[in-house]
Amino acid sequence: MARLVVVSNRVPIPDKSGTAPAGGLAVALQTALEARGGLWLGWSGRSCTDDAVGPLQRLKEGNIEYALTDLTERDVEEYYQGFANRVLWPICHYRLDLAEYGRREMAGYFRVNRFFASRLLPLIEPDDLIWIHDYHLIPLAAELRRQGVTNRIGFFLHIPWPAPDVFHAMPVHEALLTSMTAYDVLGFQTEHDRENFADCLSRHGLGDRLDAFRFTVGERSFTARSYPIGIETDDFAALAKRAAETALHKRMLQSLDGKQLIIGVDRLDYSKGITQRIDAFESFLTRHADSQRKVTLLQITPKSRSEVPEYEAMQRAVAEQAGRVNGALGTVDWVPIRYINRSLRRPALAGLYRMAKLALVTPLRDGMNLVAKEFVAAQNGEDPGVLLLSRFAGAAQELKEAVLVNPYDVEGTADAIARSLAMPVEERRERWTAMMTTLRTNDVFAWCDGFLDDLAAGPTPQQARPAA
Ligand code: ADQ
Repeated sequence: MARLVVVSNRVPIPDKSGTAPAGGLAVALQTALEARGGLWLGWSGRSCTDDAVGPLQRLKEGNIEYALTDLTERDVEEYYQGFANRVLWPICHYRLDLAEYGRREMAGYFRVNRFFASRLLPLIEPDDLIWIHDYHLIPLAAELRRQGVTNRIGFFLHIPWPAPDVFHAMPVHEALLTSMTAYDVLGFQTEHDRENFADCLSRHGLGDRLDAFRFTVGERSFTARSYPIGIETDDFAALAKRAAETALHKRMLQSLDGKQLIIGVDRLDYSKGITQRIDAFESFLTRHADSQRKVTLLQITPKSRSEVPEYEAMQRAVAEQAGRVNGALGTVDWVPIRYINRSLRRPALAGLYRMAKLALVTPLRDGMNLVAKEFVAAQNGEDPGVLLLSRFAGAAQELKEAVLVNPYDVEGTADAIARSLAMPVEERRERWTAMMTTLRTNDVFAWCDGFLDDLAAGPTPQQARPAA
């Protein structure tokens, strides 16, 4: 079996305390690479004051060899905080209003991709399969091709690929689209994303379509398919079951004092619909006053990307909103919303999911959303909680038995909360059983194997050719 080389912006080296990183990318890939072994290259998270970036830091943990590179402060500002997180992220999540395009950041993005290519180049062996991840690194294959790499190279996009009108609003969209054609296999979370991508290609007259999945550009060919990412379903279910015995679990149950637990777990991000969710919860409490004092919403939201201004503003907005609802509706012995800004360890999280009667997973737009999947896997099948899920999460394409909502419809979501809490146990079991079957079939191992089978299946190294 060919060695696997993974490249992603950040590389989650597990720390001694076992604290799980807050990104789904990290959680999924760690599981996959452990099983196969290989090399994982990415940014160390450190930035230098000048352009004197040192050699790669190399280390080995279990089956995975890590290679980490520092970036300069200017790199981080332009490539990461700038183009990746203030242009690509908002545009792929349909937030053109938040995109702050600048030529300096755009140039920095392409420069850092070139730099990643130069760091990777000496580590690549002829038969390696190279798997590049996410929106930070779209032009990486084109850079590697320019530097003569002929290996099979795949790309998986963890976030949505937007509709052509949205994508085309980005000034540099044509160069990005062209650089996508330097890959051999392109993976998207959903069929919808794949179709959006194919529509972008055809609007540009880029590539000929051979069939539903295969395209040619010049003498190169590539495939574009959807590979919905999953979780380690059985392991997570077992973890949740064990967690029910822990002291934390018991303390939490005691503190609920008979109230029903509703749970929300998200990185603090405007795409996650947290403010709309709190509005819907408030509307539910106001319109169903008999539920007051009987439920508690636990919103677990670690801060992320605080150096990007939109995120800092959002941190304040959510904290104020939770405080306002608690002030208006809370009583001396009941707090409607428990809002915490920290990342929990996976066993604790699994136990809390299992305790909850209802999960609110209401992103305005999300590539997949693994919290939805983890919540389902954590349930006790005899008396499962209900998943309330946004139609705009990739997960809604698979988990059709969830209670699906439009998160922009605050009152509709409030009604769905009421319906979910009153759902009879037979219906909850039926929905849960169907969703678990899906999650067991499409788990993270199936996702990884499906992508890598396609990547390995093509012709052996293509002729190196500039992508455009
Ligand atoms: P994210 O936007 O980070 O990932 P998500 O899929 O929900 O979103 O992944 C979150 C992961 O982080 C989950 O495994 C979750 O358990 C963990 N997590 C979240 N909050 C946590 C907390 N408070 N404590 C501990 N762990 C926490 C991106 C895309 C998604 C896509 C994933 C994977 O935006 O759409 O599903 O990549 O492809």
